[in-house]
Amino acid sequence: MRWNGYRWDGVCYAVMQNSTDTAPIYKQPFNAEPPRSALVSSYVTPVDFFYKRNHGPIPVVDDIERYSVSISGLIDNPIELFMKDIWKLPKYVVTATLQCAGNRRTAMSNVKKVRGVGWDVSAIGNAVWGGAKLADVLELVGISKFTGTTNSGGKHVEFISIDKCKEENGGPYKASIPLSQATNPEADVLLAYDMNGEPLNRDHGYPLRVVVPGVIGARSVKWLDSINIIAEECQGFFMQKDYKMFAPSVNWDNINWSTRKPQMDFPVQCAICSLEDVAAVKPGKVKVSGYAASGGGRGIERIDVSVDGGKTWVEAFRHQKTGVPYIADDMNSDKWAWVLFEVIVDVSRSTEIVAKAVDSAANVQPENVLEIWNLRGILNTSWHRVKVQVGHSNM
Ligand SMILES: Nc1nc2c(c(=O)[nH]1)N[C@H]1C(S)=C(S)[C@@H](COP(=O)(O)O)O[C@H]1N2
Ligand SMILES: [Mo]
Repeated sequence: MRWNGYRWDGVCYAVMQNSTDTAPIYKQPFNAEPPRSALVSSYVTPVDFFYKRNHGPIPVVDDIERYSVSISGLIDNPIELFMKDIWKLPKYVVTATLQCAGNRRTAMSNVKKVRGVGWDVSAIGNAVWGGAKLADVLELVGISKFTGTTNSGGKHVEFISIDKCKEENGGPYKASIPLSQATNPEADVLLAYDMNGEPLNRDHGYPLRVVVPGVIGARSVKWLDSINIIAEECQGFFMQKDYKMFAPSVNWDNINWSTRKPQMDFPVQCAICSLEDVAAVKPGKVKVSGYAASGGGRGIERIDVSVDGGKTWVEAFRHQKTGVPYIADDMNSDKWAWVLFEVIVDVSRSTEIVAKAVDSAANVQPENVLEIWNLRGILNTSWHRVKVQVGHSNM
């Protein structure tokens, strides 16, 4: 599946798993998500089951000795950092969920067509990232912790990648975050070289990627090439002409991209993963399990499940560590990570099972897709619904 150092393979995980080196080549860039049921079989998502989202061919970095990241822009002393310099910095291990802003896009598109990769509910994963804190890295160029503006007017930190994509007219993928977030050690922004205790693999940004916890996946730039301290936010395509949330009335004829800010934090989200839509079940007890996550480090306060399409609700059991009840915003909870939930419900006839989460700021998910519909199909956080068909025989 690797040609000229680039992967040009299929969109679905099943295709990937079963293919051999001579398998037919499907689509490029490579995008993949695991089946729902596999997604919630563990709290930490195995690398193989972690969704993959790329906008261009996956680059190969094979000379790790020569690989470096330059830091320049509105600072006094630009530098060049090699992996050995980054490995020397204190290593932090952060469990953080990454979610593509387009997660659950297909369901939005089913209501009214949108543009973008058609994701089911699995463009999300939870990994244990190991790396240096960006706040420590920036100190090497003389920017101290908790800095909002540098002396020369730098206010944003731009990450520029190695991979090239057509949206940037053949230029590199890039994004930025505010300097105040980058220099805040508590924001846990990492330059990560490990994923789940192993060196990052190529799909996920080997040898070094940014991980911005609590923020849509698009800002966690993979295959980092350089860091630029800039006055305005990054002017790249994915910051300015994509990944923005518009009102339902905005269409491709009347859109004015400059009226909205680039999306950063993701809103409260949950999805049922134990049941496909439509699932055939026997009458009686049905286990409903899935994930919930919110952005900005907000915890998950509650997950409600309904078997009558939302008329009545039961609360699901939440956990991060198996069997240990989860407490939102507790010292012992992983603040950047998703929460898994589980509840046994009674189903006697064919119905719609619904789940919705509430985060620690009491934000709730909207009931329907239509009121949050947007032309790019991002942030579909509407109540997650699965239809179940109750069969009484031949099951
Ligand atoms: N260099 C680079 N970084 C990137 C992307 C990309 O195409 N190129 N895609 C972004 C998007 S939209 C998402 S959702 C995440 C996906 O990360 P993953 O493939 O490790 O799951 O990477 C982000 N970082
Ligand atoms: Mo994404």
